[in-house]
Amino acid sequence: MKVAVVGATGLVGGEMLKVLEERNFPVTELIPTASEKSIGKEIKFKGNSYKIVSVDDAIAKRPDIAIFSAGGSTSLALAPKFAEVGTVVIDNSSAWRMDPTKKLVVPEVNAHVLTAEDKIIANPNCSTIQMVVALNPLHKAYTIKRIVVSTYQSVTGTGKKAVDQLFAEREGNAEVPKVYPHTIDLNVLPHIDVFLDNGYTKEEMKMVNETKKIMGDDSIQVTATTVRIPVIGGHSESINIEFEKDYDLKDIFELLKNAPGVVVVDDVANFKYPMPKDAHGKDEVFVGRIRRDESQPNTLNMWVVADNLRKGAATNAVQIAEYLMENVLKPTTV
Ligand code: 11C
Repeated sequence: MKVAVVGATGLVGGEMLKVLEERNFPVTELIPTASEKSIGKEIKFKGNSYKIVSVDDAIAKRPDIAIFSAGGSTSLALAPKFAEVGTVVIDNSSAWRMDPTKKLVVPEVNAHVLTAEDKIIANPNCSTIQMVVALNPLHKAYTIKRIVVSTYQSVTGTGKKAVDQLFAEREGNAEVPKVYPHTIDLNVLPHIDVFLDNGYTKEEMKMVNETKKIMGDDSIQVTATTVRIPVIGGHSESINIEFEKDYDLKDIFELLKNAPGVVVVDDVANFKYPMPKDAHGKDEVFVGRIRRDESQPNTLNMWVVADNLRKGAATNAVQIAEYLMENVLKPTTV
């Protein structure tokens, strides 16, 4: 497959290259592209150096797949140009996610919706991806009525400048450009992305709307509080789930242990529970602190952690590409 990586020099773009390499995705030609200021710079892939090419040159090569991590406005402008030459775009921005003509995909949950007609496919927001991977098997068994989620999100979700701000503050360097309106080190900001008219942030509403679309069920009620914390390994989520009917706690453990992409880490006697430090660099979604909510019937609490740059972005995008290659783009043989 000829694969273009659009936004190859960013934090997520770098992770995309790593994941393509690690999963041995059959790349016959890699076409890395990025903004004009990066053209000519070199990136490494499978031990070789590749020069960043212009977007026009990338389109002229008619890649089979283009994995975008270049921001919403770039995606709105460029994804259709790639699609026009027959490339399937997997886009990591929020630009196309709620477009009713585009699929929003987490392979463990809804890869089956993909068809050969899909030329621009949306990769969901990181905090939504890890939540639905853990919730989907439980929804199938007990039907989720309502989700109350609070997140504890890594600065890597904001990008490299945010990581630089955190470490500069830690080293006492006050000169660093601030990407957050407050100090992030030794602090907690109940604020991710812009505030909307309803008092929620855009990140919170992504969790509400994307969850319904991926799980294909508008009746699931979701309310979210998204919070930035000074960590780099991944996003953590405290999730309270009310089901339509009562459940068996042992069955919940079994469902999660057998769920694709999920690892249960729940041994509180030995202080074992998911933490971003342990999820860092991993592809799975880690679930722990699984317990009955004793304050009301049919309700469960759990704690979900994943590396937001991996399963929350790059790994999910590459899994979509793998699914397309194996089930949609490959001619069927009899
Ligand atoms: C964060 N979730 O942690 C955001 C980053 O819509 O893909 C990803 C934003 C998105 O800040």
